[in-house]
Amino acid sequence: MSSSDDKDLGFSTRAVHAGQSPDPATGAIMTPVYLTSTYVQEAPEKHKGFDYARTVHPTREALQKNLASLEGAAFGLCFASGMAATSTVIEALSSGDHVVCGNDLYGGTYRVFTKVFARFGVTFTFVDTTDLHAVEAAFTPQTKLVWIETPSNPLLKITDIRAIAKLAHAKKAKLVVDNTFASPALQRPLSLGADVVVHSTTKYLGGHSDVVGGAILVNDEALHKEYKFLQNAVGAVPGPLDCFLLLRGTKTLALRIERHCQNAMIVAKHLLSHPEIATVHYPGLPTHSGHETAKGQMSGFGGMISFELKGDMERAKRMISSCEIFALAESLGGVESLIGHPASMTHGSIPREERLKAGLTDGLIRLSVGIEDAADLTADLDRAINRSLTGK
Ligand code: P1T
Repeated sequence: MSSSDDKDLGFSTRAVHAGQSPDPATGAIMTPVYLTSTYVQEAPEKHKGFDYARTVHPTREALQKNLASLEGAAFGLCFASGMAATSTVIEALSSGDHVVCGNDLYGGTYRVFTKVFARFGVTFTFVDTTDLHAVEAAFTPQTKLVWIETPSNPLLKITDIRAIAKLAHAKKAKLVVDNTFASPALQRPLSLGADVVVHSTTKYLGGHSDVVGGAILVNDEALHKEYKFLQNAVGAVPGPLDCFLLLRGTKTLALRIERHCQNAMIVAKHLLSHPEIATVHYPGLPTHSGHETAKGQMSGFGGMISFELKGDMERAKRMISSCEIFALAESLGGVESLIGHPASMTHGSIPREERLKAGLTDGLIRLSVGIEDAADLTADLDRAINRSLTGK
């Protein structure tokens, strides 16, 4: 199915079919994994549209069309990781350019901005993007991009995409949304005014914790050309088997996300009512400061939760290590539930002072709620909370 003829189809139908058609040689219903680095040409520059696998690859093409369709984008480009996709967007800037960023971003994003691209003369200002005045005040005449995560990692802050897009455009800057936490099943930033969507496809899009990947989705042809040039010139492309695994993953995205959302709501409410819990961050809770904004731009609240236990950080660490179903691991978005300690794991590369300023405390615990039975998940958390009290 080509991406041009699927506009009237529903999300789940596009998730299964977009970008894919039976293999013309055999009728194979699954897109072949073309394990090839090059393609035989009839004569110099006379070929079937494929010349070298870094530049163009049929399994990758199918995935790019599939992801573009899901995000409602005209163009999709896939990369070897979420960080490679993120880096590509910044590689399109020049020395002297400035980026206004959220102050609650994945630690690796903060790291590549401050430790790699800052060395090339790109400057970054980190602000609370839920505060429009703070965002406006951070602009300089050199600002080219605004970079947000919503929901953010790990505090699940919600930024108003429409409002920030308006502000960015008034200042002649572009808005980039890292849509990893929501996935296109719940939120499509391009339709809300964003210019660029970035994904770690490692997470909900892949969905099974068996592949690392990234993607950039845009509507603007000039931006697409620029990022496609960088995809080939820099070369951080995904392998064919990774693309196949992602194509398989997106087929069940809509179903999986439904269950992630249901389970996360049950777990979040359970934690909120638990006497040993101090705070719960989940945009689906009416107590969350971004709840109304989330309702206006998301069709569900996702599978990510963070919270703080009462007591000290040692207790938090004991609790995290005491779960039996929630696995202690980095990453998120897979079918299995994960638990993590952002301060020492996913966000360890952010200086403590910066983390604390943004509200990321030493005791914060993050959950990626999987698709298991919700009752087993709440029982596992209760058991671990009790063990953290007794130390047994
Ligand atoms: O791991 P990679 O595929 O390179 O993606 C990086 C990335 C980008 N954006 C967001 C919002 C992310 O959460 C990540 C990766 N995050 C984790 C590994 C994590 O556990 O938070």
